[in-house]
Amino acid sequence: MILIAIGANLPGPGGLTALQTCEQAVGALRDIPNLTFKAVSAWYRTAAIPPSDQPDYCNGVVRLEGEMTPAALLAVLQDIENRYGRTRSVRDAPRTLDIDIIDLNGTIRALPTPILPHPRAHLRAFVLRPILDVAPGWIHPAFRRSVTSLLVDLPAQRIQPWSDG
Ligand code: PH2
Ligand code: MG
Ligand code: MG
Repeated sequence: MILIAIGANLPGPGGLTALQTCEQAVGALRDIPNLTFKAVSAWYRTAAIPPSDQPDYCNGVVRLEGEMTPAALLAVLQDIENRYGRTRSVRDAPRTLDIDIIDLNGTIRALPTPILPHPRAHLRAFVLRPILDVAPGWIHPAFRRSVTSLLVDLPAQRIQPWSDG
């Protein structure tokens, strides 16, 4: 199982809303050769973590299946990010599109980039809550803990269905 997290909190090229950019990113993920699209979560409106005066994020998760090396998948994802106007400055800066590998078939590694599973996934409701939509039985490969068990241990983080905003 491959889990990919999508996030955006700035308008994209041509004035796409964050939600529209995220939806188009799902379309791009569906088209990756050798991988099969399985499911997309609901979209969530989430407060920036760590707390800041950035705009709220649109966040969701996609589940795929197939085999690909971490480096090859990362290159594909960065290419999609770049097509949607992604620029890179400091960590946690607001962005038009962020696509992160959360879990790649259970791979565990600290080096090289991308670190797998994603090193902060277990701390983020904006990743764990959408995983509950697409893979409710998911177990964190490194900590061997269920998504529900990780979620209940989190401090409060503001997250709501996108459509409630
Ligand atoms: N991504 C980050 C940092 N902070 N906060 C929210 N709510 N959603 C994100 O996608 C996000 C974030 C770094 O990638
Ligand atoms: Mg990220
Ligand atoms: Mg990223």
